[in-house]
Amino acid sequence: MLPNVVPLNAARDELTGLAGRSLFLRTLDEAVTADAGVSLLFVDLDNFKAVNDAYGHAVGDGVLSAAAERISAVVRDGDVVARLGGDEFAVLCHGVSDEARARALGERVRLHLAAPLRVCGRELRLSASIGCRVVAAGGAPSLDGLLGDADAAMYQAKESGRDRVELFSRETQARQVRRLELADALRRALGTDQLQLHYQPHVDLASRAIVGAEALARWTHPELGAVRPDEFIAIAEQFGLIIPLGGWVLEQAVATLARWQAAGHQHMLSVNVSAAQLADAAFADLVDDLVTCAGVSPARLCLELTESTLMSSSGHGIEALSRLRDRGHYVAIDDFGTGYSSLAYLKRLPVEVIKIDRQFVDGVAGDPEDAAIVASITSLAHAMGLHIVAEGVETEPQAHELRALGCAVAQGYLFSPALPVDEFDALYAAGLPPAPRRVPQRCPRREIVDEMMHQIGIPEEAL
Ligand code: G
Ligand code: G
Ligand code: MN
Repeated sequence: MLPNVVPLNAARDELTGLAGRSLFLRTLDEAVTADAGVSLLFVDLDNFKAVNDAYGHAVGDGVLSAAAERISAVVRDGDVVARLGGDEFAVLCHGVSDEARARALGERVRLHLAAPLRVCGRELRLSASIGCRVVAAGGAPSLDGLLGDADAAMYQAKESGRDRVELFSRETQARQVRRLELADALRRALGTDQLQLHYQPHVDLASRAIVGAEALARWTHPELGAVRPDEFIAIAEQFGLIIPLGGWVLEQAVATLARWQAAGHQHMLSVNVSAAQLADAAFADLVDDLVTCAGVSPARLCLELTESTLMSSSGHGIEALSRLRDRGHYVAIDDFGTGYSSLAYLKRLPVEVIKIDRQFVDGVAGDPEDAAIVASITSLAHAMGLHIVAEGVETEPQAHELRALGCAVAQGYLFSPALPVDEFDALYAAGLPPAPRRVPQRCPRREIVDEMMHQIGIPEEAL
């Protein structure tokens, strides 16, 4: 099954028998020097870590071997398939030097990988994100960076939702350049006042009291102005800056909490924690040290992790969380409903707060389906003794409907965006206006929601 052009003394990957990185680069060099036109695919399996964690390394190895065989089966004799490391593969295809054929090749690899797979008696489904760099005949660019280009296209495929093929293009390149420049600028921004922590209130829907806040990082670049947080957080994660950035966020957050505590304020503070932070062996100790040094009561600090972070984290990460929970911190699952966590899984996690994702809150006052989802998450949370916070509340009807469905606390522009700390303190002191007396028209009608709940199989008493 394996391509057979590789010299015998070559450095091969032990598990799959494929070429390793250095051999691959040498072959790529020869091909580019010969100037005949080639395509380079960068293949990265989706969610491989989750497979490894859930089923163990034997299954993980089996998946990698099977992926190697499947990729090899697609290409012709003379082409080279390599394992670059982990779940990353590369393919060099001779004679494929136009974009349409390169895309077709990428699609063939993608479809081959997607067929059901049996490993160690388990039925699995794989998908991959594939980046493609076409080198036209006579184009002879420098070898330097070709693999990086394919990698950038692969990254684009991941960003656009995985399980797809992206070709390297001018836009991919522009985005990659911006990412590199932003990463560089962010590295230099750490420790300067370009970075600020803002605070968005958590509001009790009945009393409209501020009962907590979420700390959200903000970055103002000296020339570009405000950079969107989802953009720079993703860059920090990609370029290994999230540990120092996340550490700074924690430091600031704990210092603010200490001040609030000294002023007699009662509310808690939630801090977002990225997967890489949770995986960092020093994370739990860092939180402990900061909180202890500042004399902050642990129950005032809540650690927010997205559903996908929790789903992909290793046993070690979950242990660190359990330890923090046992110390008295709260743990929240962020963006709930967007991942694939099963109820059984939720039960095993050291979590006591569920944040309902904005996408369900959006339609809660108009779309019976969203309302039914919110109602079922809420009744599930009540049954499991978990707290609920609704995210992204923008209108009074949403606030009203959420309350009617059993959700006590919410966050969103209806109450306030994230604010600099002094503005947050002023809002806390002044208080928010009470809920309007006139009940906004309730839609969807209760009967429709009840009907949906009935269909989902949740008893009305649970509501
Ligand atoms: O703040 P919004 O303001 O646009 O933030 C966008 C995204 O960035 C959100 O998903 C939010 O969780 C994330 N984010 C904001 N600040 C932090 C932070 O300090 N750490 C991490 N990991 N994510 C953050
Ligand atoms: O960590 P998380 O993804 O939950 O971060 C909250 C995000 O939601 C931040 O980006 C914040 O700026 C954003 N946000 C807060 N309130 C609202 C709102 O009412 N509507 C919308 N669209 N976004 C909000
Ligand atoms: Mn959050």
